[in-house]
Formats: sequence, structure tokens, C-alpha cells
Amino acid sequence: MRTEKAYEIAKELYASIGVDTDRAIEKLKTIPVSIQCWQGDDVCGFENSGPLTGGIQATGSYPGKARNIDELKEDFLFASKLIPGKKKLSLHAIYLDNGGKKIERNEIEPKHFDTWIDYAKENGFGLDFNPTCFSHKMSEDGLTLSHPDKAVRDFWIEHCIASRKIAEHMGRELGIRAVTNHWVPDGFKDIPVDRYAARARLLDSYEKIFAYKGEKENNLDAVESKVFGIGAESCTIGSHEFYMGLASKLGIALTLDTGHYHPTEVVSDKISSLLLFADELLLHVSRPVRWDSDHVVIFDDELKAIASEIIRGGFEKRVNIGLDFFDASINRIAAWTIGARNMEKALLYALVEPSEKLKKLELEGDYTSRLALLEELKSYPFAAVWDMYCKSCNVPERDEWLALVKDHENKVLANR
Ligand code: RNT
Ligand code: ZN
Repeated sequence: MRTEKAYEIAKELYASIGVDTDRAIEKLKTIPVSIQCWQGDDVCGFENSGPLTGGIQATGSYPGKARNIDELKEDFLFASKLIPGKKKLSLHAIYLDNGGKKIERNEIEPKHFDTWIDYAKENGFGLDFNPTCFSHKMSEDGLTLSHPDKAVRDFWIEHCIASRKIAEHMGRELGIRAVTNHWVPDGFKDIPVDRYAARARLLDSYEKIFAYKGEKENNLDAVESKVFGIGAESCTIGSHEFYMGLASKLGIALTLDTGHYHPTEVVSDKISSLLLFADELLLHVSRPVRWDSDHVVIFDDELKAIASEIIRGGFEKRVNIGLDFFDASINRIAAWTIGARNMEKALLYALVEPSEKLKKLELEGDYTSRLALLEELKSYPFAAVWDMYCKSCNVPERDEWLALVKDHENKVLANR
């Protein structure tokens, strides 16, 4: 009752500035957010191929992490009931269901993901995919698709093509297009002398990967750049410029990871420029703290700015929203819940803005009113709209979800 009461007042106030909160709530239910499976087990996967490499790190040792596919499925399902909205699950190749038999990365097939597809069908999730070009013997020296050795490059080319076929199969089976994100860790710890050659090899590998045209209606490919990684501090082969060029040359999408730029550079400012030249983008919403640390996404200014860029422009069909964080120092289900709820929250926050009114003020040069309204909006009763959204999605309101996570931790995770 309290939720309804507060909502009625909020709805009236927002209506007075031309915002229809009911419509905002309904709209948000149509925007998918892709949640990364790898938060559930610290990017380990179930291939048993050794430690996490590639210059990324999940720090912390909170007990209870998922040790196998069933546990990961159980945990994600639990989290999904605490997160409002339309969800996709993003899988990495190392999460394959190999039935206990070692399958080489270049030999993975759609059938290795059939149990995930069944799970997605049962629970109404879409699926996304990622080739895993790290945590492997063939990536030990920090190079994969740009490796000087053709045999190494070929191995990863095969892996990426196999991954694209798996994603297509997922899209076809679910009737929900998958998005495949391609990221490789390639880089140099120390100053290289021939960046051009390394980048030329990377380009050549991608040309081979995308020579297979694929089924556009079932899978969208995207490529992710980076500025540096641990052990690759001096040069990242797949830099922003490299992938911008590649995406426009090959007509594929670009991925923007919020942790992959210089600290004062923001992804929110990149979306509008890129959408003038590309049909679609993929976001990896993360939270870099001093470096690409992949902290859990919080409801901060940059998250709100990213959501506003999407909503103000009406770009929700062109910007595929994916999350990419992994924190092993807190309850992993809580991490998923906090990060994904915040993404949803930021989108809703953007949806209850009188954008047209603000755009008009800007066009007229009334920057005084633009700033005044933007600031006053911050103390509008947004929380009441958020609570109502959660309620109408059948997920806990406010921090009610926390007790459920704690209870699950005691009953399930503690026994692992
Ligand atoms: C690494 C990239 C990449 C990974 C995931 C696990 O810096 O952000 O997206 O985080 O593929
Ligand atoms: Zn990423």
C-alpha cells in the first residue's frame, strides 16, 4: 500500500512537468540488459584450463562461489529474481557444458551450449556470447590473434568462428538475437618496436574471422578495445582506434567498456558520435576504480549519463547494454543484484526526465533553465517510481532483497 501511495504522489508531480511515469515503467520492461555469467565464479569457467590470465583480475575470496554449471545456473536464477526487467545472460566459451570431456577451444560446438539454451528457454532469458581468448596455454605469452606464429593465430581464428556459430545457434533457438563480443588480451608489457606489424596481424585475423558472414538476424558481432592490461602496460594491440577502424571497415559493432579508457575519458560522451557512423553498439558497463578494476556498478553520475544518452536519443534498440564486472570480495549474487539493479535504476531515472523540454531549452539557448531543471529533477520523488517498477516486475523493493541473499548464503552457499 505504501508503495502505491508514494507512487501516486510521484506520478502527479512528474506529470506536472510532462512526464508519464506509467509509460516510463512499461518502456523499461522492453529494454534488455545483458548480465555477465562470469560474476558468478570469478571468470573461472568450467573447462579447468588453469588460472585467469589476459591481464584481468577478480580479487577477493568470498566463500560460496559456483563450482559447476548447476551451481552457476542456480545462483544466476536466484539473482534474476531480484533484478527487475528483461534479461539476457552473457556466456563465455569457457562455460561450455562438455559433459566432463575436454574439448579444445577451436573445437567447441553449438551442442556444448544446449543445456544453457534449455535453461534460457525455461526462464525467459536471451543469451549472448564471448569467445574466450585468455586463460589458455595458447595465450600464455600475451598474444593470440596477433601472434607472430600463424599456428597460434589460426587456433584463435577457429575459436572465434566457432563462437560466432554458437551464438547464431543460440539466437536461432531462442528467437532472440545474440550478441557476440570479441575481446583479446594481446599486448606488450614493454615498449614494442613494431606496433604496426602486430596490428596488421590482428587485422588479418579478424578479416578471416569475419569472412564467415553468418546469420545477421541471429547474431550481432561486436569488438572491444582496451587501453592497457596487467602485463600489457606499454601497448595494447587492439586499441580504440584499431577497433573503431575495424568496426567501420567490416560493418560490425563496436563495444565500449567503461573501464577501457583513460580515467577522465567517459563512455557517455562517445555514444552519440559513434552512432552517427555505426548502426549499433555494445556496452560493457563496469566501474573502474583507478584502473580497469571491474568493480560492481554503482548508481553514480557516469552510469546515469550513459543511461541518459541512450534514452534521450531513443537509442535503446541500437545500444546493446551489457554488464562487465567481477568482484570476488563480496557475495557474488549480491554483486550481480546490485550492479544490475543499478543499471535498471539508471535507465528508469533517464526515462522520467522531461527530455523534450530540456532539449527545447537547450536549442533556445536557455542554459539557465536547463541547469535549473536538471538540478531540481534530482530531488523529484524518483525512489517511489523505482519501487513501483520493482513491484510491478515482482522483485523485492528497496533493500528487501538483501535478507533473501543472506538467507540463501547461509542455506546454500555455506555448504559449498
Ligand atoms: C577485459 C574485457 C572483457 C572481459 C570479459 C570477461 O578487459 O573487459 O570484456 O572482462 O570478456
Ligand atoms: Zn569488457
